[in-house]
Amino acid sequence: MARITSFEEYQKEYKKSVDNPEAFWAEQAEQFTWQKKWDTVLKWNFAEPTIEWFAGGKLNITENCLDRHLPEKANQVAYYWEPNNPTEKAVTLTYQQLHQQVCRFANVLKNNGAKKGDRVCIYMPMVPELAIALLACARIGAVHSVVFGGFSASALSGRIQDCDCKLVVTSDGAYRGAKTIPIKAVVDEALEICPGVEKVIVLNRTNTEIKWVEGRDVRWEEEVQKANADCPAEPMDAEDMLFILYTSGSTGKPKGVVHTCGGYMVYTHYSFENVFQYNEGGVYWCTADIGWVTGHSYIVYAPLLAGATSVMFEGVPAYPDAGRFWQVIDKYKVNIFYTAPTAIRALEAMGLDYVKPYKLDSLRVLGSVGEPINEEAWNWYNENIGKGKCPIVDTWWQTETGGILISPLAGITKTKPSFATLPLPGVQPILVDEKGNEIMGNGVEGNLCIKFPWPSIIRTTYGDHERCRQTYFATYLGLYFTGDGCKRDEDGYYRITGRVDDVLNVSGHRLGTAEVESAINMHVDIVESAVVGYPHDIKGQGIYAYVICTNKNKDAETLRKEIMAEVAKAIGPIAKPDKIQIVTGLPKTRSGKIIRRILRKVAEGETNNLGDISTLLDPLVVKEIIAGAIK
Ligand code: 7RM
Repeated sequence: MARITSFEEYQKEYKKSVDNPEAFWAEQAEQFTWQKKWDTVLKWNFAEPTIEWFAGGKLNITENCLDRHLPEKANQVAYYWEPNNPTEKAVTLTYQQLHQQVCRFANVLKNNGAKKGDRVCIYMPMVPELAIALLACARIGAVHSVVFGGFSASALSGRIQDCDCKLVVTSDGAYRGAKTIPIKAVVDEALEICPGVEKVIVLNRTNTEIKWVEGRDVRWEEEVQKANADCPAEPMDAEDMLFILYTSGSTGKPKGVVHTCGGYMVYTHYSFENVFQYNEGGVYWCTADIGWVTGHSYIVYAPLLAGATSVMFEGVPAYPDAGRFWQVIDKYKVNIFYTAPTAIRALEAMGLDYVKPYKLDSLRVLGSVGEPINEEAWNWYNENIGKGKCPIVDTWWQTETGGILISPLAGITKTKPSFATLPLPGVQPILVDEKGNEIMGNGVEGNLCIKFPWPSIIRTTYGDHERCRQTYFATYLGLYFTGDGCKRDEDGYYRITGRVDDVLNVSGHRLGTAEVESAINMHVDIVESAVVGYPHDIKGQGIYAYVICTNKNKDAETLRKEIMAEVAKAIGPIAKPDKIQIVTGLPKTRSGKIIRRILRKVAEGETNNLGDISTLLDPLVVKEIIAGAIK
């Protein structure tokens, strides 16, 4: 495929993609291995929604990620795996080795009862076997549901139950910085209420002592020994499910976002090639965890589809010290580095002494993802890491979009700090006002929607199609609603301003306020709570919780600790509130709705301009909240 190489070409391709999307995407799809060609490029109806790309086509994404490259690239490195602890031996996997391990583990899944269409939950640290497990599922047509290793037993069991997983793949423990986390124990606890799980495949990573359930638990290493090395790639319909990935929304429990095989393959590859401008022989590193969509699309699928060489990192940014990222970049001569603003800000705060020892002269392109990147962090990244020579691609996208939708193309689109800039070809963003009227022209601001399907758009939310319709396609009829607010400046450049719904983005992790509130409300002494986000120097957003406590004898510090424990148990440590304020009431309207706007302002440190409070049921509550606000 010819990749875009100039801004003029971008404009030409963009126009082509809008004038005739079907022809545009059919051309992109041609380059892949299809076991049977599609009958129809696109059928769609946003009202239902039904969206089908390449219907009638048959393929297996792993053939395109692996087999297709073997004639030319058998001995090229697919992954350089860098362990958490720099003194442990690194692992290199060539395309040939990866292919072989994927096929073998695919047979392990089959031997343990997994069939096409079955759901397999994967709860693992960032080891090569994690990528292998995803690909092995895809090989046999099983649907993977990866759950981030930081989620609690309760969050894990909810996700396993929701999509009725038959198997779980995990490890004994996980290394995270200086800590060893017993993750098999989390699985054991989760499975106490998941009778549908028949087998648990356990990789040995940390030599942590584990409980063993005879008949249910099997060892990864032993199973692999017994398995055949050949595994034909299951023919999949383009619209067969590839994976489910849970993500938080503004209401209730997390939704299982469903992606399908054909469109996801075509779009993730297209976006990778054009945004990052990966060159043959280059080394690419995305620091995300495979537990999030960024890892699915831009550590596993897209780089492999492109036949790229990637670094995969088990650890955390500041272990053993805040120079680790930069040390790893020098070690592997990384050319393209893709990370999150929260990591950039955290490392910036540690000071330049951790950057200075490293050359960083292999770097060519820098990327950012997960949350708005503030100008200061953008400039620091640009000057100190990119040495002013590397374009920064600020990539905007979502779990639901499958791939990057708005982003500069490295070295092609003129960048501007904190702007995601322009839509990729095939992506038609529009800004709308509250009523859904399109806001035309430049120098405007509104809610970001997309008006035409791209190949990796969400197809449904698992087990509840109506919820998918309600959440994304019902707010503004005929449009996909992103939930983000957005500005379009005088140059037509897009700048994402953040969520306009009750979704928090804490260190690039998406959490629903309702989700955190229901965790807090599990505490016996709490009758009601309200959670809002507030600007946080490192995390982007911090969590501020207002709680009503019925136990007059409880001291604030004990209550705070207990609430933290409750949240860690229900969701995971990432959702722990940064600030907890005990209040006697919440600001409500006469109809009983919490006025979050007021709570947000107080959390931001604003005490005067609280806006219209005339609809308040009890204005005294606000006075008390302001007086007790936590700095
Ligand atoms: C990839 C990912 C999605 C939400 C999204 C935004 C925010 C992501 C950017 C961004 C500003 C960016 N998927 N977001 N990227 N905001 N600039 N470049 O993060 O489903 O976990 O989150 O993240 O609010 O709606 S996600």
